[in-house]
Amino acid sequence: MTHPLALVGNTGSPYSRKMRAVLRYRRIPFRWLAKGSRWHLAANVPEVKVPIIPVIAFPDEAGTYVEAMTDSSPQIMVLEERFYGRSIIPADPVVAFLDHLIEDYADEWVTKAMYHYRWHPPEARDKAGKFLPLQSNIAMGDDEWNQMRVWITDRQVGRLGFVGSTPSAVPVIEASYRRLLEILDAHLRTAEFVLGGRPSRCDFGLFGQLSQLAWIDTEGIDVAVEVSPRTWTWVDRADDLSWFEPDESEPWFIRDDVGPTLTALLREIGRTYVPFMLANHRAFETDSDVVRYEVDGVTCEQGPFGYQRKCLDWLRDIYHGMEPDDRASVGTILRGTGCEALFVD
Ligand SMILES: N[C@@H](CCC(=O)N[C@@H](CS)C(=O)NCC(=O)O)C(=O)O
Repeated sequence: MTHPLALVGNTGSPYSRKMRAVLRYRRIPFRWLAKGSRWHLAANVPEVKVPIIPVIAFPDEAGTYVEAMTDSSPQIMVLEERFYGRSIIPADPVVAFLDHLIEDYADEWVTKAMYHYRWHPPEARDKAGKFLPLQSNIAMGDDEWNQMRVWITDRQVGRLGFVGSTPSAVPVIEASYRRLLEILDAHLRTAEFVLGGRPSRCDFGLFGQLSQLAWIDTEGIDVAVEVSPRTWTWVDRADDLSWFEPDESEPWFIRDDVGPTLTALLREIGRTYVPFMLANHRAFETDSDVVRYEVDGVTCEQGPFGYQRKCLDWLRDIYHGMEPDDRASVGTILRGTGCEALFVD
């Protein structure tokens, strides 16, 4: 008998929702363990180095969790190695590269909008502060609940500047969320998923952020329903794609089949994520404690983010490690989108 993996998370965490959707689509047996709940505490999941969620823990033959890891993108890759079938990595390496890039945009840029709509508007803070603590214990007493509400809210609001929702960046972040919805609205008229007829990493990355933005946080939901009811519906569907049978007649796009709506998404990535990721990387190289980047003529500032520096290094390593023909094809697709700037040394 094979024992299920453990997925430790919180439904208010975009990356937890991302990984839950991946495991469901891939039909990999798992146990959802709300972080801090009695089920989590009883499961003896090994400690991880950085205390973030989601955590995926792998059992031995007796069902004891012997190995645990964080970070959704590496988790996806490990799951690909260990579980066969219903892969979420496109077969064409060029398309797989685009997939990785779009996933990273979702994880590292769209998350600014997620964090912003959750913790910036005072009504939103109040709402999130109320429901987030209860996932660890639905029967929590009022005293403890009130204490945790204040603790979580203060902590997360205090991190707004770190994640990027600084006063200068607010209009940029809000406008980019609207544009993403417009782009997805046009794209979903042509394809079921971002890269064609079946889901891949980037769908789950976008889903994770939108599972919060378009489904939990009031202002984010209102914008989504106004701009793209279609995207709102897609998010609902992406949460559980275990029913979906990828059909041979509806594969992923191939490198010669990147249409205008996907190009529009790449241009959007070039407009926002690219200047931010480059500036963040530069801040580490120059030992600066401010990341200053420009989008649409607006200068935004925030603190440097170490993990995001690694994300760009990973993308660059993959790009430079590609077969020359494949790299040339990526170059052709990215030309004029702004994304090519990531790979100019
Ligand atoms: N890069 C990680 C990010 C995970 C992450 O940032 N998780 C957040 C919740 S969504 C977290 O656990 N934060 C812990 C904290 O803020 O202390 C991934 O892809 O999974």
